[in-house]
Amino acid sequence: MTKNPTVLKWLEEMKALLTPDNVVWVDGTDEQREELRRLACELGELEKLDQDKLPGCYLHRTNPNDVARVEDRTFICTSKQEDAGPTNNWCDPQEMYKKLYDIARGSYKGRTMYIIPYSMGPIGSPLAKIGVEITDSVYVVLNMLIMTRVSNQVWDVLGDSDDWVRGLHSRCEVNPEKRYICHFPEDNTIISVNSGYGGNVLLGKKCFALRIASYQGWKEGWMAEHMLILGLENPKGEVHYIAAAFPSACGKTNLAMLIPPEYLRKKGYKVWTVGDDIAWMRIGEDGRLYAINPENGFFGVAPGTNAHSNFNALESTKKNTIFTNVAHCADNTVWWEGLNKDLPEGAIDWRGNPWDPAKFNKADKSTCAAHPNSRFTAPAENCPCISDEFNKGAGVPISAIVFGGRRAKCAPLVYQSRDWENGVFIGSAMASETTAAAAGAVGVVRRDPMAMLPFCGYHMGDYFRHWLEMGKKLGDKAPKIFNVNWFRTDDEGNFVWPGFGDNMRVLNWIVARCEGEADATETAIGYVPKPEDIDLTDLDMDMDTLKDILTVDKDVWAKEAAEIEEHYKKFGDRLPAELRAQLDTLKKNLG
Ligand code: GTP
Ligand code: SPV
Ligand code: MN
Repeated sequence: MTKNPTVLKWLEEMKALLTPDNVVWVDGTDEQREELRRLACELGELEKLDQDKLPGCYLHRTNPNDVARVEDRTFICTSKQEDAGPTNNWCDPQEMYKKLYDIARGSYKGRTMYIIPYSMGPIGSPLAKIGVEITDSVYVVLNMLIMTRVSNQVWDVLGDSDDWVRGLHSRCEVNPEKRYICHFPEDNTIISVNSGYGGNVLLGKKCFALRIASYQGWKEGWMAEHMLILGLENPKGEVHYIAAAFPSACGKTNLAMLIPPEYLRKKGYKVWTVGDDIAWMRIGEDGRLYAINPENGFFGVAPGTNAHSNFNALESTKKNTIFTNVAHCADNTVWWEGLNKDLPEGAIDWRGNPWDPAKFNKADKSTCAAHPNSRFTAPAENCPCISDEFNKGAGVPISAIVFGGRRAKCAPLVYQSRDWENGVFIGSAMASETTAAAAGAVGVVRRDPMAMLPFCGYHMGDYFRHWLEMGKKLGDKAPKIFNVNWFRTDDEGNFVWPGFGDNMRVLNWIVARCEGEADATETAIGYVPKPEDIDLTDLDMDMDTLKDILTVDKDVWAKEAAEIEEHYKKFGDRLPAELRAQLDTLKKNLG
């Protein structure tokens, strides 16, 4: 497969540590994938779904103690604690290696070690990077075959280079007390033990493409971000690319695959998906910022996905998809809350128990048939609106960067930063209500800078500095920076803005601002649209309601500024002075 001495040496060490019964080199061929699917069914890791309705689709249930990322068990192990910063758990690398090796020692006994060579980004692209994951889980292998580009060609591209990321995954006993997701950015190494759930074990995703890659990007002068990438095509056929960072389960997949309202479709507006979760961005030869999606599939939130909210995502899941922790219907298909209004009779819930629709209570998550963080793993090539640029390694030029989150009050529907530095301030101060994507309380407002709180692989103060430096290099070619909030609620707690496809109305304003074609009102926090510039055609919303969600309430924002002040204290003297000055300006603007 490979003669790369650094790969072979590491694999020998891992074999000696883990003592597998067998070793299988994963090669990305259809034949091997078929064989692995068959084996996964035999082992009980997957159930084969109705192959007429859902060809190539399978169901998986995780251990109920293992359904989301575990931020309190995720570590950044740098030699100096201060380099991991105040927002990461830290442990001394030598101590952590020892602890993890003690946990993993002998854990592949009676099992097979799978060796997965994968490329993040189109194989051979100058923006792509290579990883090797070893795992004892066929489910992980089959997911990696969807989420990354796995092929023997990866070995050819790697050659004898040492520039690859080592990833060790072992399910061990799926013991939550011994669960660790650890990153050693100085050694390009990831170790994950005692989990079998998505973001904890598909090591190319959050572990490599964000935590390790953000560190690499800092050292090498590029950016790895928790961002979707979309192309907005106008009736003239011009495409403007937007990258948007929202925290987990806050709408990236939905925005990336948006279908414009009918009156805009008729005019010729379209959205093309480049990525739904991660963007790697570099300055191109023309001085603009270019982005690729390093992934090859979507690991999307199932609940709430339906033909109306996200038709393209639903279509993407109709073949060669793995469903995790959704409900299993009597007709051997799948169901989740929000798929449709027909609560299935005779279904099995995500825990594997019979599900009684009569006992279902929307307000009580414990009565759900599908876990709130249940997911689909779907190949990007299935997506009806996948961009032509997706498989090209050159990247797409980014016109606008958009931050956003779930804020019941406070942030208006959309506003634009005054400039890059002010945009970095807005990103650094972002907050959102927590979701089921990570273990822990749901609905609590927390600061989540650039949606990277759980994913930044180094000191967040240095990360802010890196953003400022990138802005200096980009100069007047820098993307414009915006903030959106689809989640403002009324007094009864209902979302005021219709969201989903109607978010296109906001994207159009954003692009018009980038093109210098739309007006705005300057407020204490930045530029807010003139209400008449958000097109409400065919929408059941009056101007007053729109004005309401565009308002910047000075009292609410004064409280916000005080909270940002508190949040900034964590970063000590690594907080760039420019951001401190931005906060002072905000306070001054608020009077
Ligand atoms: P991760 O994969 O965890 O990073 O999540 P994500 O950011 O891709 O979020 P996703 O698009 O999967 O949406 C998460 C949840 O938010 C789903 O239940 C959606 O139905 C809901 N959602 C997405 N967009 C909107 C919107 O515009 N308005 C409202 N009200 N809900 C939305
Ligand atoms: C997220 O939580 O942001 C996800 C899902 O995209 S996971 O892969 O579990 O991180
Ligand atoms: Mn995500």
